[in-house]
Amino acid sequence: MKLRFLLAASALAILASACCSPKNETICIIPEPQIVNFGEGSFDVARAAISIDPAVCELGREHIAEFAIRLGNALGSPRQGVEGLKDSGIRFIIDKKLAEEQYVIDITPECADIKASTAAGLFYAIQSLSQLLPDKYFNPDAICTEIETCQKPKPCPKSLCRKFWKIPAVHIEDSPRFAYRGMHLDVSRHFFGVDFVKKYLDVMALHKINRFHWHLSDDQGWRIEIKKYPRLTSVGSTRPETMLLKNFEPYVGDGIPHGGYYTQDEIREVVAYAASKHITVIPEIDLPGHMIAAMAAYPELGCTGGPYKVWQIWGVANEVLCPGKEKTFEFIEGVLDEIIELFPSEYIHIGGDECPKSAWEKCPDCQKRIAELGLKTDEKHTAEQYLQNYVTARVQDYLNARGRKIIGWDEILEGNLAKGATVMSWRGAAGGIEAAKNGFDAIMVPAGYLYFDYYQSEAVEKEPFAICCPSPIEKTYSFEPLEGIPAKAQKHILGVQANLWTEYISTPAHAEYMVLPRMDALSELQWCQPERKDYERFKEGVARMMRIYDALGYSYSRNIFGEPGLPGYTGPLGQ
Ligand code: TNX
Repeated sequence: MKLRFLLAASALAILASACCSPKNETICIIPEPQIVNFGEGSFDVARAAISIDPAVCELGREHIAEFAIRLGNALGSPRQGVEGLKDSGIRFIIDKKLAEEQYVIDITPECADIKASTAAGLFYAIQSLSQLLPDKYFNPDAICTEIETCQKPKPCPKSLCRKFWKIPAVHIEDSPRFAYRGMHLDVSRHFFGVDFVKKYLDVMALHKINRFHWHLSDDQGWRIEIKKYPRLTSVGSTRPETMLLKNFEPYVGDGIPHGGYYTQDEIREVVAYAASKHITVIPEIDLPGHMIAAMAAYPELGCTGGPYKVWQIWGVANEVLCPGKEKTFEFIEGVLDEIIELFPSEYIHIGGDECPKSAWEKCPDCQKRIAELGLKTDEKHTAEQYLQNYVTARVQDYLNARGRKIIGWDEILEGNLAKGATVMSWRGAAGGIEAAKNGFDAIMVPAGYLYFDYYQSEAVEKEPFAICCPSPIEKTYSFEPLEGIPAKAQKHILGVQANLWTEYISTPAHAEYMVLPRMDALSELQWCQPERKDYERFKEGVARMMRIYDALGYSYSRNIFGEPGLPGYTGPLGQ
């Protein structure tokens, strides 16, 4: 009996040492840090005390508190940071020499030093550090796995968990390539509630993404409460049903009403939540096209006076705001007044995409405005296209006078664009290249690489029905944002973003599936210097991220490992 016990105990000990010895030279952090140099030995997180440079307390107390709580929950005994640096353990330190978003992690057998000069730097350091910890850090109920390899974790006995908290001695120095690191969400085509938006922000933060582009209005639904125009939400936020798949002709609907909007209190809640994760929320009010939901609520905003119906199909509508009438500008300014109050962001996105001009050609008010402004058709553009420039410039002036700047889709480059506008290049990279060459700032979101509403894999018959085109993660990863930009103009490329349009995406699980793990690739385009990119290394990191997604309860695509399709999905598949 005694012998059997001894044998079992020694087997356990062997198992423990096999599982728990951290293999050096492998750590998985996405996005990959700029500098990673391994040292000797390892650091035991489970036994470590947390101490804090008093200067850090002013800056990022809440980030350290959250880290300590998660660590305590994972280890089953509470942790608390103490003020005043100790000689060993996890130490949070201010280093004023570091740049705003820069951080350093220095791990030796005695210390894990986390250094930054700002709360954002500290936050990013914690995101990196957390990815070096067992999955339990993200969810105390996650199984305990060894962390030495990224791809094939071996489950280990629960009682040994404390032994898995060893991280290799390593020196990490890191800072981002681009200042603007964006992720977009369309909540008009399908509405997503505040809880989901927060979960979306959480996973963005894990990737060090710092701009949330919130597409709040479109033809199919107006999603933000505007006190001056209550019908925007009482009428414009609901449609009686939605077109099934691509049944345009003959039209087939699903018979299910769809609606939803955010109250101003909810908007403030999301903006504050995002700010706590160093994410700025950039609202988009898409104009003068993509406005039918607003026109259904206030038909006088259109050229014919309506009636208009909140749209049930997808695509580009011919009905657009009427710039011939002053009432239209009064409306836009009234909406923007409230937007400015709610969103501290310097940038406000005013859309500008896909605005057909047929209504303006027939509209006496628009033609009168064109004559008064002396706009003329020339060999490049029609007078009506110049009328869109007039709309853009007026809205830009209005926002500039209130200390804000505009971003618009690359269509705003057509004709004359006033200085100070930022262009979001979606129809390929060409718009961004042209913008940068002409002295405009630009953000790269080329559809072929960074539209996460496109299929996750080539095997579309196994994928949830999508709007267009296979766009696997490998393709996203291959995009180089500065390609084709002359050296002198490169400073105008502020950064990179991916978009999630939701025509065919109506549930949180489906939305998560479309963005993950392509967001891993996005974050490396935004954060890493091009020479740090390496697809094979990246794949290992994606495997590690998938375990974090499992622990946190996100859906994601496993196509990178040859397994297309969303398990449990019962909706229509691609064809
Ligand atoms: C184009 S991107 C649009 C959106 C659609 C998207 C679908 C852009 C500025 N306009 O309205 O949702 O394609 O992929």
